[in-house]
Amino acid sequence: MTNNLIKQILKGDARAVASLMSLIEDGDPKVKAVLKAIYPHTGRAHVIGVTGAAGTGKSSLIDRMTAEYRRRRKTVGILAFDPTSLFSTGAVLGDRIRMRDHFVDDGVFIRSFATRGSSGGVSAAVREGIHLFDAAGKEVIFVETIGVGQDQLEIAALAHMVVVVLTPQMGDEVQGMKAGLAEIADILVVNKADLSGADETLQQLKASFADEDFHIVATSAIKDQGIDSLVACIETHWSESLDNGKYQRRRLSLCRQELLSLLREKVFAKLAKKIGDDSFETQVKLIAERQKDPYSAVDKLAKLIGI
Ligand SMILES: Nc1nc2c(ncn2[C@@H]2O[C@H](COP(=O)(O)OP(=O)(O)O)[C@@H](O)[C@H]2O)c(=O)[nH]1
Ligand SMILES: [Mg+2]
Repeated sequence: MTNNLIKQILKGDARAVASLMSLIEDGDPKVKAVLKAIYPHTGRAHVIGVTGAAGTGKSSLIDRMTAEYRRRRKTVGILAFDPTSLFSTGAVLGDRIRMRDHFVDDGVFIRSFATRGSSGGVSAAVREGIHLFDAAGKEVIFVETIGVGQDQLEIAALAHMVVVVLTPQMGDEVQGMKAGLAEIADILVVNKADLSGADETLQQLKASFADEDFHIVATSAIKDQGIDSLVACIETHWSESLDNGKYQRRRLSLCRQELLSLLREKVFAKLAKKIGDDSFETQVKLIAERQKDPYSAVDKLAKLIGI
């Protein structure tokens, strides 16, 4: 059964991919054996993180960029951290129908994750999803995350490049985000350029980031404007990174972070089991009652497992 599943995944069979995705979401122990078998066939896809506040138009942009990549005869995978993010509640019916066009296209796989059954978190599930789409032959993989706090850093640990989506309405907020943006963004998009204030926002961003080396692109997902420039910009950035060594460094960094998080998960699970829930909860109560401080408590637990 597993061998057959592996064979079908490598052929790019949509049903096989979907069934493994469900196992990934459940945190099923069978998944690891399949991932080990398909891993040698990964490393070909270009993984693009798309992040930004809710409602900025990330899903709409991914939808339009997917159409553009399909025109360029590239296959696409789309992953999202939570099921609501691909269809915002504000989206009009027309948007949903457009995204649905891709559902019936064999060249496009779409998947979002709810919670993760086992340990490791959604981030680990998304990472496994990326490997799966990659092994199944998808050439471009979009990962949509809402850019608040932790997720924003997580996306940088998952993708080869990060596109941050802003809108003209955000104006002054952008100043406050400057440091954070510079840290993670490879490309800044001012979406909803059909709304008033777009030019000012664009000028303001260009001035603020004059000394940074990332691109700034204006788009209107709804009017399908600027999408070809955005995709061209992504492709240029990609080939430049391949040439100047940035991609290779990024790849090492992604592998390092993946290995570290797997190691952390494994070591922690093992040690947590050794300590046991009871001893842990006993310490928690002692801390809450101020009979103990957390620093001495951790020393005590560490002693239990001989570290
Ligand atoms: N005016 C305008 N509205 C847009 C544009 N792109 C997306 N929207 C709308 O913004 C809302 C949120 O879009 P969505 O793609 O779900 O945003 P997300 O939460 O960032 O994924 C929807 O109602 C879209 O129709 C655009 O370029 N211009
Ligand atoms: Mg969305």
